[in-house]
Amino acid sequence: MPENPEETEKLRRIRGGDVRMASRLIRNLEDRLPEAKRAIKRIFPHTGGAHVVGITGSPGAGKSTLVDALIAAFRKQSKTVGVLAVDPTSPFTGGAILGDRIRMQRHAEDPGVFVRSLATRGALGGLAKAAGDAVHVMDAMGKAIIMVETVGTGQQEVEIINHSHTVVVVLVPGMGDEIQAIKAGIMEIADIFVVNKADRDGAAQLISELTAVLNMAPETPEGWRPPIIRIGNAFDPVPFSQGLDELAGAIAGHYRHLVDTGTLGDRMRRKTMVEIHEALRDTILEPILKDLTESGEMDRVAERLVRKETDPYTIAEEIARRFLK
Ligand SMILES: Nc1nc2c(ncn2[C@@H]2O[C@H](COP(=O)(O)OP(=O)(O)OP(=O)(O)O)[C@@H](O)[C@H]2O)c(=O)[nH]1
Ligand SMILES: [Mg+2]
Repeated sequence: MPENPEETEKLRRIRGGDVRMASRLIRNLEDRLPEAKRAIKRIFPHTGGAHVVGITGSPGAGKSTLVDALIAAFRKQSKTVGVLAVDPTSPFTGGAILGDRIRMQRHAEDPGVFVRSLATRGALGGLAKAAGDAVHVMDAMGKAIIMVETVGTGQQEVEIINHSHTVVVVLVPGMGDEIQAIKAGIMEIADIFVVNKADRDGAAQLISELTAVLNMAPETPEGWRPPIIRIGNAFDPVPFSQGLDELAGAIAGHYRHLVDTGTLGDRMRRKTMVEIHEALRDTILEPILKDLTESGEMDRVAERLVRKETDPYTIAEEIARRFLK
């Protein structure tokens, strides 16, 4: 790749933690500009130092409240923090994320904290990739811990969360959350469970149900048993901060476990596999779909399928033969 002095300077500034430069790049990632992809290619060798923590759970489970409090806990330990709030449901930056911005504003003056949000703009399916790349940007900035918050409801969210080393699943009593989590395949990827708003009725029942499910689950290759952490009412400072310290400790403990058992490499590989899939989709599938759509062939194909003149497999094979010579 030819050296471009301007891009070299941008990269240098991002690695120095330049907030404006990093924010611009993340915006370009959302807009899927070609220059953003070029920048990620150059940033990639400078990543891998951060501990990436995914935080997922139902809408309104209290994820942002936890993330905000965790920022403070990690800053007390002098760790630098990046936060990425991903909202796959809203095509525009929605109210919840706007609220997060305001809430997390108290960290805005702190150069050790960098908070961004990401929303889908148009194209489907690109969000997980954009999120993974935004994490790379924060990683290259030198953030020690990067938290990725996403609403855990579907496949896309699971893909986003797969960009993490440590996955925290936030459940709330009385919301049928454990059923939701089982359905969405989230139980399998959880490293830590939080029973949030644990002052509510049903907390004990949720914990015993969760324990039963965990007892049935086969041991992970890493030999890690996900802890269940109760966190009380966020507006009741003493129990809340106790639960929170326990959570911060469990997050650090999980990372230490990955390092000590030599399984951090496996997690890294899982992360890179996800990235390769996403990059292939971006490089192969998306251009083909774009071509078919713009040339009008997609509509013609759809018509033929409706009339049962052919079938999806035959069509896909024809297209593959044509494009992947
Ligand atoms: N009673 C009670 N309310 C809480 C607690 N934690 C958070 N909340 C409130 O629940 C609402 C949602 O909290 P958030 O932290 O925004 O939840 P979230 O999971 O980030 O929500 P989304 O990002 O919109 O999915 C807010 O009004 C919080 O003030 C808690 O421990 N107890
Ligand atoms: Mg939130």
